[in-house]
Amino acid sequence: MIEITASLVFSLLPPRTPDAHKGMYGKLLLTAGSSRYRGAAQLAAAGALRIGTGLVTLASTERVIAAAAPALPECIYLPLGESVTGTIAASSLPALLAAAEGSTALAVGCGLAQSPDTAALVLGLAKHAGCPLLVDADGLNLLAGQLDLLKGRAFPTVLTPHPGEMARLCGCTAAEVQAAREDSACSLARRTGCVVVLKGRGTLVAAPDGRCFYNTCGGPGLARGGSGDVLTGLIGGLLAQGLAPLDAAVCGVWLHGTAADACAARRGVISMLPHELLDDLCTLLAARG
Ligand code: NPW
Ligand code: AMP
Ligand code: MG
Repeated sequence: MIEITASLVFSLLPPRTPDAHKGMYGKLLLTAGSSRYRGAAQLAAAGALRIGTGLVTLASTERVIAAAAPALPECIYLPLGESVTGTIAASSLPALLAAAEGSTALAVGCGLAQSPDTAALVLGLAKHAGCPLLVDADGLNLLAGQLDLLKGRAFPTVLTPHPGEMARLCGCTAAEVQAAREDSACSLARRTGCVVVLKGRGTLVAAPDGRCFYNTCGGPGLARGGSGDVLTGLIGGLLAQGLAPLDAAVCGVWLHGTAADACAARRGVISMLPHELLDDLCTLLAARG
């Protein structure tokens, strides 16, 4: 296994050249949120903006967008229909596929909730989206049992399960995943052809070719709702900026953990909140110019 280091990460991050324009830093389409989980969509969008993505579009229901828009004026919004259960309606699939065509990456799953509508959306996007894809949270839960369709995708895919989601994907228990983390991550990567980020203490990033990276930063201050949604924004934003899926995952995981350590030093592991680590990410990136 290879340890993720600061020098590796900073060698991979896209430079911000003086002649830069927003078109050079990617277009991320984020499909996230439901009436129950409005904050997850906002946290992922904020992560994608703070990692330097040129354009971030949040595609969600009007109610999710109404919650996010006042806090995130830089984000673009694609309002979609809402199902009776408060999720994005299945009838939104054509609009999402059209938006994905004009995007450099798609991230799906944060706070999406699980319903027949979101099941149809996630399967349709995984089958047909014409750009690199990141699947997290309920996107992963809805793909459990349908992993074979990931192998046939024409564009790269990153999966970001925590041990509970990994257990659902693999048909085992979270304890079994934790007892064999490297094996779990590497076999899922090999079986699906995806880059797999197995989250939790000592996050692993496994590639289909057998390479496996491990992360030592981040800590128990991250053990609260919303941390993973911020990570999705970071990795999704880097994927949109054109990083290879393995590089995007390695950089996102390290930046998230390192910013969380700085946030813990400032706010304390008990009280720090996931959105606050984005301030520490700014400081970390600013120090590198
Ligand atoms: P246990 O309890 O140990 O048996 P779920 P979720 C396990 C959205 N969110 N090590 C653990 O199992 C998400 O985006 C929205 C071992 C735990 O009970 C999703 O769409 C928020 N086990 C949706 O909520 C903030 C571990 O998994 C179970 C583990 C549901 O996502 C919150 C929980 O996982 C949230 O992000 C570990 N390291 N980590 C918002 N503000 O809008 C997890 N487990 O059932 O998949 O629920 O992760 O909360
Ligand atoms: P999620 O469960 O999807 O919200 O993701 C939680 C995020 O916090 C992942 O990036 C985990 O790796 C990270 N995390 C949670 N608990 C810890 C811990 N004890 N040590 C390090 N990272 C953690
Ligand atoms: Mg999560």
